Amino acid sequence: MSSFKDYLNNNRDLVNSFLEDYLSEPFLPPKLHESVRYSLMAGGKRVRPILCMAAYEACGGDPKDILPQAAALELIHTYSLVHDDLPAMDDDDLRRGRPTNHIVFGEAMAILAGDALLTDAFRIFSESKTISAEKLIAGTCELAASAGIFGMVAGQAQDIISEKAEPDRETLEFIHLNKTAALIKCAVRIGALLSQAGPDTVDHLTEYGKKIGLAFQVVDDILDIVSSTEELGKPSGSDQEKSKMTYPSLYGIERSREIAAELVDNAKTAAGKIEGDPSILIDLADYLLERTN
Ligand code: GRG
Repeated sequence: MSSFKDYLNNNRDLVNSFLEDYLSEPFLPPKLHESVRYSLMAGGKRVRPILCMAAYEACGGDPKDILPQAAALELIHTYSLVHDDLPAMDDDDLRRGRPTNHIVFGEAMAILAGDALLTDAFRIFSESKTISAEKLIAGTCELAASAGIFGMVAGQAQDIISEKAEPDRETLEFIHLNKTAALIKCAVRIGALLSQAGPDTVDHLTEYGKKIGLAFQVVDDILDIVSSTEELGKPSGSDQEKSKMTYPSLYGIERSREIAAELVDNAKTAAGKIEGDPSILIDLADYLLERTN
């Protein structure tokens, strides 16, 4: 297990140092730069880039070759958190244990920092000395669809529309599959698509990504109830306060725990079918189930 911890730390360090280099390139005005840095370097777990690199490695690639593409996922994830915290959305004032971006820099700068992160993700994604143009185009389409109209934005829209509504299975699954699972699945798929993996392995990894993505949000729903604000680094109990549609609101906590465990089991079965070495993907699935923040 300690080697898995090392694996996580090493890959997190790789992502963090790539992002440090990225931020060392100055851009103007300084307040926008500060606002982008504030949220990008706030201590995120780097789950999406690590999953992307792990999928690429499982399919025989060297994860360092796709660091810019993996980091682009973190830029998009960070934009989503900055915008999600805005008063017009979830209206939160604490994230990763610190005041949210709009509390520190003002709403206009937070919106622009999010816009900058989303847009620049596509610039850094498209630059590579090691990956073919054809593969980069496939990855770009995947990223745009999953972050936007066929993924995260659609899920966020349904999440807002569904506040205070009576929870139902279909809507709940739509929200979670799109708001959260789409970008996680995309991270895994991009790792596969940029590698030499064949179509069957891409399909198995798609299934793996979808299941761990859904499990990730179910666990998030549970943690919102059972963990403290200090542990989470964001206000606990906020889903209930905002009458959000969540797995515990429909199934209760115990059944939600079982569902998360079943999803992770299914994910591990799918990973076991790839042509390549699934061991890190299996450990990552367990880590996402057992995480505490
Ligand atoms: C289009 C204006 C506009 C806004 C979009 C799409 C969107 C806003 C928000 C996305 C929805 C969202 C924030 C989903 C939650 C996903 C989630 C569980 C985030 C927490 O991820 P972790 O635990 O966070 O990986 P860290 O802090 O570790 O990076």
